[in-house]
Amino acid sequence: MNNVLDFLLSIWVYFTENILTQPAFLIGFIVLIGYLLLKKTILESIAGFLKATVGYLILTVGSGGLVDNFRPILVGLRERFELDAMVTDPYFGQNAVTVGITETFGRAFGDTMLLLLIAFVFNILLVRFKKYTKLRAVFTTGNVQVQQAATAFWLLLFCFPELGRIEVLLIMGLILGCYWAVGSNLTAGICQDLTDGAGFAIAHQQMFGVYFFARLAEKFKKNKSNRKLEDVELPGFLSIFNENMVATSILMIFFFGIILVVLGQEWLIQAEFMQEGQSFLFYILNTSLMFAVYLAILQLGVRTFVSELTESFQGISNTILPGAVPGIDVAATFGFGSPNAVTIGFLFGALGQFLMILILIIMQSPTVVIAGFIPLFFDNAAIAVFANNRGGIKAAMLFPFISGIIQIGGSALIASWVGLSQYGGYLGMFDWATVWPFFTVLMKFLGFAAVVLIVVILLAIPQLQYRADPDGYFLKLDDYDAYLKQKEAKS
Ligand code: ASC
Repeated sequence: MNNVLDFLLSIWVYFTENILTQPAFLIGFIVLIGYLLLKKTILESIAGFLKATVGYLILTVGSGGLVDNFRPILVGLRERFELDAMVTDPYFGQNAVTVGITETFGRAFGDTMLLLLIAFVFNILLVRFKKYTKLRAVFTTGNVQVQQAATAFWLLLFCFPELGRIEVLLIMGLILGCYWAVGSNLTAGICQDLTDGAGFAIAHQQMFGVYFFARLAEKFKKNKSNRKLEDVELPGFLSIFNENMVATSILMIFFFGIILVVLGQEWLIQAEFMQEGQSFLFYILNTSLMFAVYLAILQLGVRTFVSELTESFQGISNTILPGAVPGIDVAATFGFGSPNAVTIGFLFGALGQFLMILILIIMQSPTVVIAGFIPLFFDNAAIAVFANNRGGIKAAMLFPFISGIIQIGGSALIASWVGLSQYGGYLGMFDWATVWPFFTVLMKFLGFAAVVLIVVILLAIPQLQYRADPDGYFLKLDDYDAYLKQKEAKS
């Protein structure tokens, strides 16, 4: 009996380690299964698998390149000025949990793989019963789920230090599973609008934030003078900004140029970013232009896998999971709408974050924060893409700025309160600076009743979404063109 269990367990572990936490392969296999269900030939299905996996891996090269290139520069500020600061970054956050959890709670969290499995099955069931749950999206971004599981584990132990292993798994499976399913579902409709019906949702760490700002942006639409970024033709010498790659390059030369000058050539050499005798000017140029390079790679990756995913997922949404869409990495949205929105979002997010950091320092906050690249870029770029799409330029500038303030303020508060800041990092993404601190407050003060309350609140959200538009809610994902016609007929 034990041998059989061990064998089954090893299959699960193999599956989670190699597929569930590796979105490129998960997406690839989803495409493979989708095409087989559509009765395509084996050859066509394998071709689809390869194209989707390669496309996703290209996206990873782009987003990973951005992170690897620019994270050290921002984190460098901490070392250069010898700050005892916490970095907002999902990987630093995960590391802080791993390092601090034994010292703080006398625990270790080894159940991540099991948790992901519970969550995945739970998510599929919630979508399978969408008639009742109104949930339509399957979360496929396992790499961020691992980071979230670590932080959620800490928050849970902070509220309920006595919790045993099984209880932890159950409560986390429940709350995280609902957060993933509900958050991803929340973005399904606005993603359809952005992509003209590409048929995916966001499965990442700012789903509530993106939805919130996207809806808020609609308030800007009424003003006719407020155009979208892609509709603006700048006159005179400014016209060079009309070309996305040029605009990104110029803005980044300024942005990273300033930061690199602040860090100073001497420090950069000492920290082995630069070599002795290398031209500082060309180092700055090269570093800054790499931003445009990786962004272009990322967008190529999106174009490569999204079309495969869209087509093949029909096979799944016609059969095993009627009406479902895949929830994928937020970076996939950067391939749609205005490419300049990505850059604008990053810069205004940075403005907001730096302002809030300054305020923390002036107020002599016990926790000083260093802006991590991942929340700065991926959250705020996405917020700008959606804000621009639904509300135009002003929304695309204002909301990332506000988001930046909230990301730093919220992260500093929660990480100090729960004791994570002293271990050097906090997840820092928008939902983890807002939604999760809210959950933590509820659990800390209401106890286990809060667990029920949180689940009820989360599950009520898709119901409200459905009620707002019962005729269009499912149609919008099933057949976007038909949805648009229906909307037109109504108005
Ligand atoms: C994250 C995280 C990453 C990036 C990536 C963006 O939150 O952990 O590696 O964002 O998913 O494409």
